[in-house]
Amino acid sequence: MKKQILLALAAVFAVVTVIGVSQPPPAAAGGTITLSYANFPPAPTFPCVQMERWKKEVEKRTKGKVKVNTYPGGTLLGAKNMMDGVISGQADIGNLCMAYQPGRFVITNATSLPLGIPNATVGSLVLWDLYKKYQPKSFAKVKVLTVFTTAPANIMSKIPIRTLADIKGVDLRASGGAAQILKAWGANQVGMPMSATPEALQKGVVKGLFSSLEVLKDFKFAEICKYVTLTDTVIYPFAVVMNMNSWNKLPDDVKKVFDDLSFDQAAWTGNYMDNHVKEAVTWSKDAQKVEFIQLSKDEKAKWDARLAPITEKWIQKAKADGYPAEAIVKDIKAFIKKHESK
Ligand code: DTR
Repeated sequence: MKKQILLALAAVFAVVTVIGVSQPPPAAAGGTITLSYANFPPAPTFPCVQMERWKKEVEKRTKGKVKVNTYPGGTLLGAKNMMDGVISGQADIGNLCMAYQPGRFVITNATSLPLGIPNATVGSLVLWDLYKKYQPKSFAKVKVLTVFTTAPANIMSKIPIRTLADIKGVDLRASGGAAQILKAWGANQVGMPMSATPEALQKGVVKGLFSSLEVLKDFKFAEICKYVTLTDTVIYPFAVVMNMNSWNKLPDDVKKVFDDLSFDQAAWTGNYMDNHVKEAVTWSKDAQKVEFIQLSKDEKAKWDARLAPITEKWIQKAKADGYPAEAIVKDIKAFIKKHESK
C-alpha cells in the first residue's frame, strides 16, 4: 500500500515537472513572445527606420517566436522619459538619445566631444566598443540591445551663416554635447529634443538647428532652412535598451538572437544614416535650392580654435566626478582610428 502511494506521488511529481518544464516563458502567450518597443520621433525618421529593421530581423531570426509591436512618435514613451519608462516596464524596449540627458550618460556621451568622428558608421562602432569596454553603471538597470550615432552635425538655418560674426547671438537649437559647441561659436543655444524642433522653427522660437543633415528631408526642414553651414562637428549618441525583467524572462535561444544582432544593428544603422544623409543633401540642393556654405580655410581654423578647450574642460570635470576621463578620450580616439581604417 505504502509502495503504491509512493508510486502515485512519483507519477504526479513527474507530470507536474514535465508540464512545468514545457510551459512557455512568462512573456509568451500562445507560443509567441510579444514585446513593445517605444520610440520618440515620427515613423519616417532614422531612429524609427532602424527600429523597424530590428523588428523585422528579430521576427525573421526567431522564426516568428517573437513579435515586436512598435510605437513611434512618442505614442508610448517620449524623448525624456524613455530610460525611466523602460526601467519601470511601461515599454519592454525603448530607443533613447543619450544627448538629451547629458549628466546621466557621462561615459557614452563623451563620444559627442569634438574628437573627429567622421561619419555615423564609424561613430556607431566606436560607441559600441566604448559601451562594451566600460559597461557604464548608467545602464545597470537595463539590457542594452544596441547603440548607434548620427552622422556629424551641421548648422541648418533660415539666415546665411558664413562667419563667426554671423552666428553671434543667433537662436539655434541643439542638445547635449552639441549644445556647448554652439555656445563656443557664440550662438544663443536653445535646448530641446528633435521631436519639439519642427514647431520651434515654425513659430520662430529658433532660427535654425544643429544636427545631422538627414533631417533636412525627414522633417522637411529644407523647406524652412535655406542655408546649411558645413561644420561636420559632432555626433549624437543613441541606445536601445530593454527592461531587465522582460530580458530575464526570454528563453536562451531568443537572448542569443538579440545578442547576435547588437553589433550588426549598430553597423546597419550607421550605414543607413550615412547613405540617407547623402540623399537628403541631394534633395535639398536640387528640389529645395538650399545653399551649402563651405567655410574658408581661415574661417574654419577660427571655428576649430573655439572648440579646442572643450575636451580638456570635460576631462577635468569628469575626473573630478570620479570617471577615468583621460582613458575614455584616449579610447575613443583609438576606436575612431581602428574603424576608420576598415
Ligand atoms: N541630432 C540629434 C539626434 C537626431 C538626429 N536626427 C534625428 C531624427 C529624429 C530624432 C532625433 C534625431 C538631435 O538633433 O536631436
